[in-house]
Amino acid sequence: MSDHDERTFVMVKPDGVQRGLIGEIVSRFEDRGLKLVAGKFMRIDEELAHDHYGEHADKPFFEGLVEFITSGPVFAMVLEGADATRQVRAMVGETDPAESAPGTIRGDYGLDLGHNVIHASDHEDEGANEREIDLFFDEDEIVDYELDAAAWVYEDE
Ligand code: D4T
Repeated sequence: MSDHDERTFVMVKPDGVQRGLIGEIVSRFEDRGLKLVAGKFMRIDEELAHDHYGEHADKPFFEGLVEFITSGPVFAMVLEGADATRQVRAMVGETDPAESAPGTIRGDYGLDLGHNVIHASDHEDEGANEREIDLFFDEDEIVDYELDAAAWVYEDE
């Protein structure tokens, strides 16, 4: 893979879906020059919720978090691009929307920590992006294609 092919996992959470924000959010990533290589509209079951949020199993907010993430459909996706995991996290904002700068997704669309609109793989957690992609997508659901715009996004594409 070239330097432009780092993959990251992103998910519009049930609150973002219900508020009609899937299009807005996907647009932001497209506008940035990131390449959408997989997308799935789905409902997360208890087992997947536990696998995805396992690191928080002993936290007081865990039960509410699982209840929320399984409460309605989500839109899961895989994005590809240079430094994608870190760049996407910067676009997403802080975990708490109230602490997120305007211009970030959580800073523009959220007010409450428990309903923070979007999930994105943590760039400080080594391998989180690949782990989460594996959890949500089979390899054959990730689409291999050339994005013509990449020649304009990157100087050396
Ligand atoms: P996710 O994983 O949902 O993208 O969020 P972050 O990566 O930004 O933050 P996280 O893993 O620390 O938290 C996961 C999820 O739990 C909710 N949460 C978190 C909560 O309801 N109460 C809390 O006190 C914390 C810390 C919000 C995000």
